Amino acid sequence: MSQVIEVKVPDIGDYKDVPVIDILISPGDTVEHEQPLVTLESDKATIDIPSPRAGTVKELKVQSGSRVSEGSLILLLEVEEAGKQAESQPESAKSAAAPQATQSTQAAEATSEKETKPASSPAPSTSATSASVSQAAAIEKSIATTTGRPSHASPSVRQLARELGADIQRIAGNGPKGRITKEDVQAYVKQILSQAQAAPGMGSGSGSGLSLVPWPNVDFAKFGPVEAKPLSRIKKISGAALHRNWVMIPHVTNHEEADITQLEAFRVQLSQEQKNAEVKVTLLAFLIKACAAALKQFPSFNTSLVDDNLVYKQYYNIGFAADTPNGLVVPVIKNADQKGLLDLAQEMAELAKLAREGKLKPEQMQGGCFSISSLGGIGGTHFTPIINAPEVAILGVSRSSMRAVWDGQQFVPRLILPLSLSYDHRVIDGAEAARFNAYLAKVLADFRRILL
Ligand code: CAO
Repeated sequence: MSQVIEVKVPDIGDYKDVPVIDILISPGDTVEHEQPLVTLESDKATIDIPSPRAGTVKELKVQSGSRVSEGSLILLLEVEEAGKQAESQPESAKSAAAPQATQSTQAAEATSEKETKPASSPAPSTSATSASVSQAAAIEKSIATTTGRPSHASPSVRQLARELGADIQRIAGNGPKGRITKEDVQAYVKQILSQAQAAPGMGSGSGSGLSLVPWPNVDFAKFGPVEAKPLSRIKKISGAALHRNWVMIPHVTNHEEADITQLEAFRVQLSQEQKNAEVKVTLLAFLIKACAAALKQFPSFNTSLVDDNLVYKQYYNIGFAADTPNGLVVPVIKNADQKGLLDLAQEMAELAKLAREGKLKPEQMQGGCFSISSLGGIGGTHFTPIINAPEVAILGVSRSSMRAVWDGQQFVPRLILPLSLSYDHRVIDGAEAARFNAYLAKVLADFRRILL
């Protein structure tokens, strides 16, 4: 017995009114379970919507250019079996297709790569060339650049790219209107394979690739009771982004200490003056202001590396890491250089509240130039924060403590704040980083310097 089911757009995060850029099937086509049906194009990447079941396409309900959101009807599909499977399969389609670009800034940036992968990419073919193909895939993974444009390609070309394990998003199209042709895919794979040959040690332990022993596979239950809990959605997304940033950016961390004795006295005074106001004047507000000033003094910290170019930004948007019950998110304060301390404190408090409630909008986590990760409210002396790509530096702030400091004649009690500045060593030299941190320490020691 066959039945006709409705295929709808699954959970695609907070994206709404996303245009359909490619229809990969036609009425009458037989499709496999999880075969891509249509391609959507969000502002970050393209998303293939997979078929929830195997069947025959009866009727298309969208066309190229239609705008869709979660739940929009895509097509009617004739399937063989009625019953429970029809209910359960769309769940797998949901999770397979969800781009999950809603929460952290790092995550939002990170998803662009994942989202472009078809939800049901078949494994690369296991022909005689499989070793070379996996080498090529390893090289391909190690290349961060994409074409930066939505990829327009016919279903057969997409199919070919999938079979060869090539990410269509990275292939430049030379066909009419920039469409990607079969020849473009072949040329791309050839180029990747020749790079694999030029790097003969890939995976063989000669130093040009990672040659790792397998991850330890331990049956923890053998040693006592255990319980497995799935990672939160934010953790999954931010974890992947952190991993990419840690592996791909040569990080160095410069540690500095700022004497914030006067600043803290000023902060306490301001807080007392503001005590009827709802907003607390926090140290982080001063840090945001100081970092915006430091970015102006040291423009190479306000850049992003794009291919061989350094893109200098002429705006000063500062992100701050916020710890939430579901994981780490990075709301962004826009144009921090133009805002007063009280406004910064208020905006920070509002964004932190939204973050904890899981209500931040994607645009509130985008456009950051530089990030601050403050663990000062919790503890610690120094740490090495991971850069929030495509930014090139991040400031880690630890807990201030009262120390006995020699002033040339005697030991005096001073409140000392540890600063840990991680920077991308491809963009920033060690001396520049030390100068940036020293400047920050000076401004924090005497906030009047911000006026200079
Ligand atoms: N040294 C000493 N005390 C500090 C301090 C510092 N560097 N920074 C903050 N404090 C104090 C505050 O003054 C406040 O004290 P009172 O309650 O007595 O007034 C207390 O610590 C709590 O501050 P807070 O952390 O709530 O506020 P904040 O403005 O400093 O930070 C926010 C806000 C959103 C950044 C913070 O809540 C948070 O989420 N921090 C964690 C960030 C994080 O996880 N980073 C790691 C990222 S990498 O995994």
